[in-house]
Amino acid sequence: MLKAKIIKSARREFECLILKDNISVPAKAKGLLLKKGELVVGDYVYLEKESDEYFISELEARKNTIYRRIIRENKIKTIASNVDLIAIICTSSLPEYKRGLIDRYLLRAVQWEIPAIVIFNKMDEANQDFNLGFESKRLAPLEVQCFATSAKDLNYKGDLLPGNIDLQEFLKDQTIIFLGQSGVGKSSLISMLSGEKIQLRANELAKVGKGSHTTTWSELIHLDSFDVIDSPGIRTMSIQDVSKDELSELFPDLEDYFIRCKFKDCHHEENTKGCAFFNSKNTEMVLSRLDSFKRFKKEIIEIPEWQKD
Ligand SMILES: Nc1nc2c(ncn2[C@@H]2O[C@H](COP(=O)(O)OP(=O)(O)O)[C@@H](O)[C@H]2O)c(=O)[nH]1
Ligand SMILES: [Mg+2]
Ligand SMILES: [Zn+2]
Repeated sequence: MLKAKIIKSARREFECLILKDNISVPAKAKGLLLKKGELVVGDYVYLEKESDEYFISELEARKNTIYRRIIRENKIKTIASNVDLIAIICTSSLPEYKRGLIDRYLLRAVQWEIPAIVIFNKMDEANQDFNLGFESKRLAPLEVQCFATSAKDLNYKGDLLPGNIDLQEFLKDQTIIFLGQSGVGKSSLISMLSGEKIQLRANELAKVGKGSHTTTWSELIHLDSFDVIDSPGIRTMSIQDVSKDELSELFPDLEDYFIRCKFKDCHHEENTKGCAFFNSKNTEMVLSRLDSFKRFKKEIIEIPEWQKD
């Protein structure tokens, strides 16, 4: 049997990269795997060849999965698997820096239990007021390593951030999801870091069947230096599948504060009695994370249960 990695999926047809030859072939799922319909991009599988066709006969245990909950159907939709790293890209120039957006992506990284990094790109044209040190230090409790880059100015060596790790070296051989607003330089950075030109597909949604049922594609782009997984299902910013109670678990860096608040239903406002966030010598960094937490909580509460999908 041939070991392969699924690099594209469309219902029952899969594109598989045969690892030992580094070539990709179409394959169909077989038996139970076909019935369950659970194979996703990133899966390691075993192929059998019958006459001229390849069949997927076995699925290797997954290291992790990228998923979303479909509340209405009480189901989990798996989008991809075996992801090593989530790379969040942002800029301080254009598009405008949005701290809340980074925290929104980090929430998913925590939920999926996948390490994350943040890349501050376009540092060649960085906003004068941008405090790189502050922005990276606020993520240190989450063990999120930060990088400063320019995909345009090849001579830019990066501001010294803790660790001063070489990004190219860091990404080597990993399977990575790049997240960030359109225009932050995802395509440019991937090209620069891998030495190969790739274009992530922008907002393509394939409409299938009747009504509002949309199928989302996923694909893995295999490069010499690393692999990139792309899918609109991953990029979705909505957090409506997260429950109010689960939210605090997705902010592990705030846990110590939550448990020290005097009242269990603390609103964490400056004048709230016994609130741990405003009681101790608190840093602006913790409060900036609390700010995201409170905004997300509000967003979750404001979506009526029946509207969640
Ligand atoms: N000045 C500067 N421009 C950049 C940098 N990275 C990307 N760009 C430009 O920003 C625009 C958007 O880049 P692109 O890679 O398409 O972003 P994507 O939408 O995230 O894939 C393009 O015009 C790039 O040339 C950078 O580091 N510095
Ligand atoms: Mg792009
Ligand atoms: Zn509190």
